[in-house]
Amino acid sequence: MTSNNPQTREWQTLSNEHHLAPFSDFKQLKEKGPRIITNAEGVYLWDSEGNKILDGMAGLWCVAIGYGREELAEAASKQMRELPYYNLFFQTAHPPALELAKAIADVAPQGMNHVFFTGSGSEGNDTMLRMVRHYWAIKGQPKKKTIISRVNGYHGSTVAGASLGGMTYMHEQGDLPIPGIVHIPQPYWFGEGGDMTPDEFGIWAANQLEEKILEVGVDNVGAFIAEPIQGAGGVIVPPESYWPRIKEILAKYDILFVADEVICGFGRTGEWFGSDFYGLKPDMMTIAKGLTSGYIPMGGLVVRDEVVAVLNEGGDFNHGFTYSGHPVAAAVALENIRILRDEKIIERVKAETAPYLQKRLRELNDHPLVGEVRGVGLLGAIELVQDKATRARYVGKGVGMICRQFCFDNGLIMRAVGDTMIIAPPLVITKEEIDELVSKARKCLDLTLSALQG
Ligand code: PXG
Repeated sequence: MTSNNPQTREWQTLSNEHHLAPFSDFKQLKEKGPRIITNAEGVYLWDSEGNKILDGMAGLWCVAIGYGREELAEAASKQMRELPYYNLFFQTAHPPALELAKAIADVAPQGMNHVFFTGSGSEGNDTMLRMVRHYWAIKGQPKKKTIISRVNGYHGSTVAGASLGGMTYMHEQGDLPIPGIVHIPQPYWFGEGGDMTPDEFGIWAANQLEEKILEVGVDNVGAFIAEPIQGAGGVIVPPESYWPRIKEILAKYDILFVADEVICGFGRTGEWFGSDFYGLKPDMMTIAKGLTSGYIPMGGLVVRDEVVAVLNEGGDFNHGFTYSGHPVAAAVALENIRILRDEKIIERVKAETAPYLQKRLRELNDHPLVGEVRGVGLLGAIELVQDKATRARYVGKGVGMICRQFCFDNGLIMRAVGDTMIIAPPLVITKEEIDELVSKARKCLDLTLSALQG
């Protein structure tokens, strides 16, 4: 353990002795000790050593309206006093869940007017899988079970979520994916496009969907699920040709389309949903994260009216969670959506801060380590390479992790996915804070380059 501060050491001891951390090497974490985050305000975090850190990841892609908004604390406390819990089972309901369903329908793409609530994005995708299969069974096509997903997509960490996701390192643990889930290549031109132009590669990657539908047989395919922009996979913005070609394929075959909006939803792209940004027409959308700005756990599945019309004929849907539509979470989500709407936060992202961030980030293209800068809205990725022209990586150096550590040490949270650095700051980040983010990022790229040369 690294800290000399007794309070930090005490918390690190608790971590060692009692806590199993998500997505972590337990043994390694014990040796190093976690950084303890104690408080936050706006786009900044503070750790137990008193360091101020610019949160370039909005927590885990979720703190849309920034930290420290009293209104959300108030909404939670008021709801806890009034009705801290009741469920939505057995023909009961409560006002916050119903009002939230309406508020989501108001901002969702046209014709998506119903919401099934869950406690997380993973549960949203589990719900999706069961609802898709139920839907086709009601329609008399029970064989339409297979869900097509993408390699390096991320859809959660439950058994269904991790199976839908295309992370091989997750599949390796626990015999995943479960049957009935198949994967097609991702539209990651920088990493996998070879000699093709981005648009040629986008068409090729989209055509993989059609090939997979034909291989599995359209009578066996229930749905295609995809993130409008892959987040956890490394902020993979598809080539411009990709979504239009996918839309053509979806129009040709009778399968459902599920947009996983857990990261893109609630303003990340400068539109309410990534589906709005790309003009997609999903049958279902998974939501979480920005729904409550992460102040409290909540997720859900937004469902198109035509799909609901079929479900209405199917009797009981035997699925639900104790905390589906939890009243306190719903009250917080309602207040979060009110703030996003009334303060025109998403409009400001689109008109002002997203163009500014994208312009400033692209200035990093002149850095010797940078092979590509890409991004949309308040999502950004910086590819670290050894050779700009050939896009060749440094082999076996762990450049991304080196850079991430420099960022941490210099007051910036920027994540590494392999050798891709990624950012997704809170939607309320100002231009001045963007300047700080970009200059810290440049400094850390310089430090990384020196470390590689030294
Ligand atoms: N879909 C997408 C697109 C996500 O990004 C989930 C579903 C699952 O949501 P829950 O609420 O069950 O976590 C996510 C979550 C990372 C990272 O390393 C990303 C997520 C979760 C954990 C780590 O970037 N995204």
